[in-house]
Parts: sequence; C-alpha cells; structure tokens
Amino acid sequence: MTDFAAIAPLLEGQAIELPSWAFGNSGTRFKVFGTPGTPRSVEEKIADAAQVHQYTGLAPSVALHIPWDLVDDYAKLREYAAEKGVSLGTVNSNTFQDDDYKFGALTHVDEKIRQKAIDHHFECIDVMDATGSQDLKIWLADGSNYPGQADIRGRQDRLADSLAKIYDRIGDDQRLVLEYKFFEPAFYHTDVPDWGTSYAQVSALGDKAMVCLDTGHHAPGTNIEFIVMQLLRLGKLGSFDFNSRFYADDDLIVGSADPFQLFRIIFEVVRGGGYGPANPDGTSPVAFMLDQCHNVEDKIPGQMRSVLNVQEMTARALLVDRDALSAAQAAGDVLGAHQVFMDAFYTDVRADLAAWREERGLPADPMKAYAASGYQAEIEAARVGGTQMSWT
Ligand code: AOS
Ligand code: ZN
Ligand code: ZN
Repeated sequence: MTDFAAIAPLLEGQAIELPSWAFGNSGTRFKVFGTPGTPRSVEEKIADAAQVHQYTGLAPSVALHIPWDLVDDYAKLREYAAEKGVSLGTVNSNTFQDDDYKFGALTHVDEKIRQKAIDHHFECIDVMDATGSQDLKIWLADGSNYPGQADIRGRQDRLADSLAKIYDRIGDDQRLVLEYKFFEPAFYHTDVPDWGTSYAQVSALGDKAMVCLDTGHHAPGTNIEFIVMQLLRLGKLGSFDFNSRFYADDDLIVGSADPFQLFRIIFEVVRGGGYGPANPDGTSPVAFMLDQCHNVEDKIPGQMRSVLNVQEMTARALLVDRDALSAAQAAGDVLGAHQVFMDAFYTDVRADLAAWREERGLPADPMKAYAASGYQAEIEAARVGGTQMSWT
C-alpha cells in the first residue's frame, strides 16, 4: 500500500470552504435553539470561521449568503476577513424566503417576479465583484406540491431563460454553480431535482457554469460516487456542499453518518482529476464546501470536526494503491481489487496527520487546542445583547 509519507505533500493546500450560516443558530421546524456566544453580525461569523482555519489550516475561506450576510460595504468586509486570516468565498443567492416566491422564483410564470429573482442574482454578482469571490451558487426552492399544480415543462423553459440572463453577467474569472435537490421544500416536484437536470441546464450556458453536488440531496441508497465520477468525466463538477444525512437533508457533520461513503466520494474526485491545486491560482478544480447546521453541538468545534473528517478521508483516499487496484481490476481479481480499496479505507491516519500538522506549526489536536484556548468562554461572555444570527 502507498505510505503516508508519499501522500503527505498532496495534503498541502487542501481548502474546505465554511458556510457563514453554520455559525448562526439553526434548528428544525420544531425548534431553533439559541446558543451562548452565537454571532450577532457577519463580522462575528467571519471571526468564528477564522478560528476553524487557525487551528486546522484547512478552511481559508467563508461562503456568504445574501441577504443573510448583507452589509453596506463588501470591500471593507473583505479587508476585515483578510485581517482575520481568511477570504470571502462563494456567494449563495436566496430566493426562498420572500412571499413573492411562493410559486417559484427563476421559474415563476409572472414575469415581474421572475425578473425580481434574476435581479437578485445580479446583486449577488455585484457582491462577488466586491469580495473577489469566484462562485455564484444557486439553489432553488422552486417546485410544486401536487400533480397538475404546475406546468413542469414551462417552468424548465423559464429556468433556462433566467439562468441564461444571469450567466451573461458572470465575469471571466467567475462561475455559476447550480445545486440540485430531489425534494423539499416542494414535495411533488422540484425544478432542479437531480444532477441530470442541473447538468442539462448548465451545459446550455457554457464553460463557466457547473453543477454543485450537495451530498445530502439524494434519495437513500443513491450511489453518489458514481455521480461524482460522471460529472468529472463530463467536466462539469464545480463544487461540493458536504454534509451527512441519515434520513433527508439532515445537514449533519460530514463524515459522521457514513465515513465510508465520504471515502468513496473523495476517491472518485482524486481518480477523476478533481483534487489538488491544478489551477494556476492554486485553487482546487473542484471546490470543497461545507453546507451544514449545528443545532445541538457547539458550532466552531462542529466545523472543525467536519474539515478534519474531510482531511482524514482525503488522506485515506490518496492512500489507495492505484497501480495495484488497476492491475487487480484488469485481471478480473474481484476480491483482490476490493481488498486494495478497503486496505486504504481501514488505515488509521490520525497519528500521521497529527505529526503532519505539528510539522506545519499547527496543533496536533486542533479540537483540544481550541477547547483549551478560552475563545468559547470569551465569546459567550462578550456576545451579550444584540440579536443572535440564525439560519433564517
Ligand atoms: C438547501 O437545501 C441547499 O442545501 C442550500 O445549499 C443551502 O442549504 C441553503 O442555501 C441554505 O443556506
Ligand atoms: Zn446545499
Ligand atoms: Zn440542503
């Protein structure tokens, strides 16, 4: 098997973007629990995200959500983030919390409402211009609840038209990534339910339009790594929203529900050439992002655990002896090939990663170092008054 020393350099520069909303309060439709120390401003969310990066070295950027992260001056916010040691990343649009969008946004039959949704995306692109962000991520709540309720074909045509208008404004160094989800909040049909629909829509736009794969957005039993392989094969896998699910879009800590699935997914990213600093600016060709909520656990350590889980499974995926695997596959050695794969998955890389971190001036155990730092007690004492930010 490949040993850790051989793959260690490949872990250099791994970047996993954090969602600003992971630091706000969140919950279910039953209850949103308030947590002491929760940010009351966008700046406080960024300061918390910077802690994750400081202790892990894995999370150099923060994704914004508009309008949740609305500020007057994005150039100033960009400077503030830089002072904290992070940058501003993906800009997420939001067309799911406005009464006008009850029956759709980019697919709406009413041209005025559809234009309002398009204009919102233009505003997001203005934000990207000010923050230096690369990606505009679009997730739509558009869909219907009952058979016959909507003209599903007409909606698809309007979606194509709306996306084309937005894409026209995307700059040379920017990308549009379209996320899919098979249900929720609409329960009969959603307008971008699956990778095929996202792929069809972004392919019609051009090279700067890609698919975003959220790991929680598939039916139980879906072979997600197959989708990863196919999108990479087609050159259209733009980004991941990583999280774990047991039942639906649970948005739990990535790698907690099914670490083996995360391993299989990252293996296909590596196999498909989607991992590593391949672009001249040092960014990975497939953007790794978290899309999670921390409803009952502390948010900063929750994000830390998440990026560490991604790093751990990345190391294990890189350990797969690809030559031995190919030889066994070509020879029709079913169990031999399977064993090569499983040997890497079962390798405990935690001690090696701890040493790897120390060599780079990072704490061997970031969770422990954060807990000992006193930051949590500090924010709990300092952040009194004001309104805690929440997912909605
Ligand atoms: C919704 O289910 C999607 O996963 C979105 O990517 C995201 O969670 C939403 O934009 C909230 O920020
Ligand atoms: Zn998502
Ligand atoms: Zn989701």
